[in-house]
Amino acid sequence: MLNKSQIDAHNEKGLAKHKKGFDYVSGIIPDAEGIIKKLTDFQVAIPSWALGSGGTRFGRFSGGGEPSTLEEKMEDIGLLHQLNRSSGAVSLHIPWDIPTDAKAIKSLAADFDLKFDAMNSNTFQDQKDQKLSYKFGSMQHVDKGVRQQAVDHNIEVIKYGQELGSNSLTVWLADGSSFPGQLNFRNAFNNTLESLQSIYSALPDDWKIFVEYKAFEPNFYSTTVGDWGQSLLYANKLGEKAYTLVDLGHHLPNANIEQIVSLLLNERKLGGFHFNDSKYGDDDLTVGSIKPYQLFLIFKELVEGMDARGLNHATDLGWMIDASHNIKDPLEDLLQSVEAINLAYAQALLVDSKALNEAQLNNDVAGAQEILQDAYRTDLRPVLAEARLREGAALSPLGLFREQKIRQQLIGKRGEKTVATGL
Ligand code: PSV
Ligand code: MN
Ligand code: MN
Repeated sequence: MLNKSQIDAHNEKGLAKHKKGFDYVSGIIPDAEGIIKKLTDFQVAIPSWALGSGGTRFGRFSGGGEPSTLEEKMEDIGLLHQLNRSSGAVSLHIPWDIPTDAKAIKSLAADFDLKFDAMNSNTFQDQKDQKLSYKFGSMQHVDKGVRQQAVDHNIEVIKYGQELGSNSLTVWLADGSSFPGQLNFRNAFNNTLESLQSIYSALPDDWKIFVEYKAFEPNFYSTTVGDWGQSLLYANKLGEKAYTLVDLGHHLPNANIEQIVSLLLNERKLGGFHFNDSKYGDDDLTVGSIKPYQLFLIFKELVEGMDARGLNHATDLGWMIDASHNIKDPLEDLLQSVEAINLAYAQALLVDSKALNEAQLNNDVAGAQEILQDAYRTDLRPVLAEARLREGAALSPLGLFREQKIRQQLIGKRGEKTVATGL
């Protein structure tokens, strides 16, 4: 949909202004080149279910030109990656995105320079030809038959992932209860553990399993993997290939997510991340649109904790966006989310960790705050743009998306009334 000369022409137009900004900021920070290198390596996976307009339980407004097949979803992600060179991975949800011809999907991914990130299973909905219902849970269910069905589904998802070259499975369960007395908590926990153990024993040696937690919704009284403590219990009991996955929207209000991240890294049990933003619950809003300072603080802990553990920022954790909503163009939304993630990451890289450590040792509270806010308030957007420019991406991905009227082109190709599979 985009060719190199269109990207070059766009960049040419913005070059003089960009150069001024980049020259200025690279002159006042210690290591712009180091940040550019890290940004170039850092890729954020796009979930296949975020490419269509998400609905709420009150309705759904289709945006038009949405992808209706897995191939079209890959095309959309390929386009994002062309625009920013930071979205080089895709995360699939089964059965929404069954790769019927895995070879063809793999070669399409290679054409777009995309990798397959974590595979996601789905035992929170009943599918058309499904034998037993998940109405009262899946892995926690009182009926062993339902539990086995959920286990079998996850093993099938691993098989699809192996065909595509993925090496991780994310399990998010809607299991829980909506009313006091509905569930025996201990039995629900133990049934879930047993089910996860069966999946774990089918996990290939070089795979990881991520146990995602969520405080509430769709159940409103208890959730069986409700917080990071419960997830960590499962991950510890399962073994070294099992990790906790943090989704930013899955906490009770005001939770200190940066502290959670820090401690999980300390335990070597942080496996992956779902980025989004929220004001009230699991709102799945654009990353960085509501609480950008919190996002920066989280990244500061990620960088510090990963460095302390000798982990590679780009490859040792699964980074994914998990946002989808009602009123924005989903591709524009994803471009904004990736930009916000990269910005918070770059700001965290800028933190003077040596000075911060000294301030902490001296109980210099005001000094510590200055160090953090100095990094946060430095405008690093030209550094991000420079990283894109060098990789052949657009100085302004969203600007180019609009200049080329890409949504209108997609509507022309796919139609006005389209519905992408997913939520
Ligand atoms: C649940 O709210 C969640 O965050 C899980 O990651 C799911 O897999 C995803 O959203 C899509 O439903
Ligand atoms: Mn999630
Ligand atoms: Mn969620």
